[in-house]
Amino acid sequence: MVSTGAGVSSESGVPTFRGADGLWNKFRPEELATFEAFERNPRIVWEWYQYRREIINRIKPNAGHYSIAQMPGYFESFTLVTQNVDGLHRAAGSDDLVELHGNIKRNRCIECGGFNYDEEFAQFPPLCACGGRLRPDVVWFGELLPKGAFEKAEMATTGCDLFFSVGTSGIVQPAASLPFTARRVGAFIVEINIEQTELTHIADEHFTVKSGEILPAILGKIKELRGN
Ligand code: BJW
Ligand code: ZN
Repeated sequence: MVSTGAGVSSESGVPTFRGADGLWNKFRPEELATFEAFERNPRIVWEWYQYRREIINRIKPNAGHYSIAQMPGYFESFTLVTQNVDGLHRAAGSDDLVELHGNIKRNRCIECGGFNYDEEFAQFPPLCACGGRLRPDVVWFGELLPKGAFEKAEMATTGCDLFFSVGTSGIVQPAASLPFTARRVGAFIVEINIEQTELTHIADEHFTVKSGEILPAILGKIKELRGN
């Protein structure tokens, strides 16, 4: 099982949230990543998401995403869970994944719950055909995760014997609880992060290396062990 966070996309050029170059150093989360912020100032929230969509539209998956996309072929059962909203795992070929925090390129109507993928808007907030306000289909602080998503992630975790945590600070719940659940069921925990995190002390292996560098090497080793 592989669980990823913003760090796996940083080598593609997606800014992470925390840390020296993190988005939260320039913007206050409570002003942008809550429903209250959207109610208070939908234009600012939308501008921030449009700015990040522009970045995401220009970039490509990196060697880390591509290596993870090849992994299912080498395991009896494999689950990919991501906190990322950037769609890069899917672009790299991981079509079966659990997106815990939604998808930044999808819009959702707060009235009828309908979705679309429009990118150009005549006004902010943009409106749905039903007249309701559209919002980015991501999970803000204090909101529930998409129906069934965490349950699926937790179920896979309780059944796994190898758990990779890649490029996440491990601060945001409930995603942060997954490696601890894996530990409880006796799985071997591998952490890949250029820094130490809350998880490091319980990990069986910690690679202080960029994910785009180490994941191809890990995939190579898996292939070697599997004999192809
Ligand atoms: C590399 C690398 C390289 C760099 N290679 N590594 C107190 C008050 C209010 C709420 C709470 C509270 N206490 C707990 C909560 C709950 C809250 C929470 O956890 N808050 C904590 C911050 C304290 N959680 C929630 O609210 C969640 N919902 C929930 O719990 O519902 C139940 C509930 C309902 C009502 C009330 C209370 C509970 C929802 C969480 C939603 C998170 N949303 C965001 C924004 C998504 C939309 C958007 O993109 O704008 O999701 S926040 C942001 O953080 C984003 C990320 O997915 C998430 C995690 O970040 P991640 O991926 O770990 O990134 P970073 O930047 O933190 O770390 C990157 C790491 O990579 C670093 O460690 C680097 O070292 C490393 N790295 N380059 C390897 N190349
Ligand atoms: Zn609608």
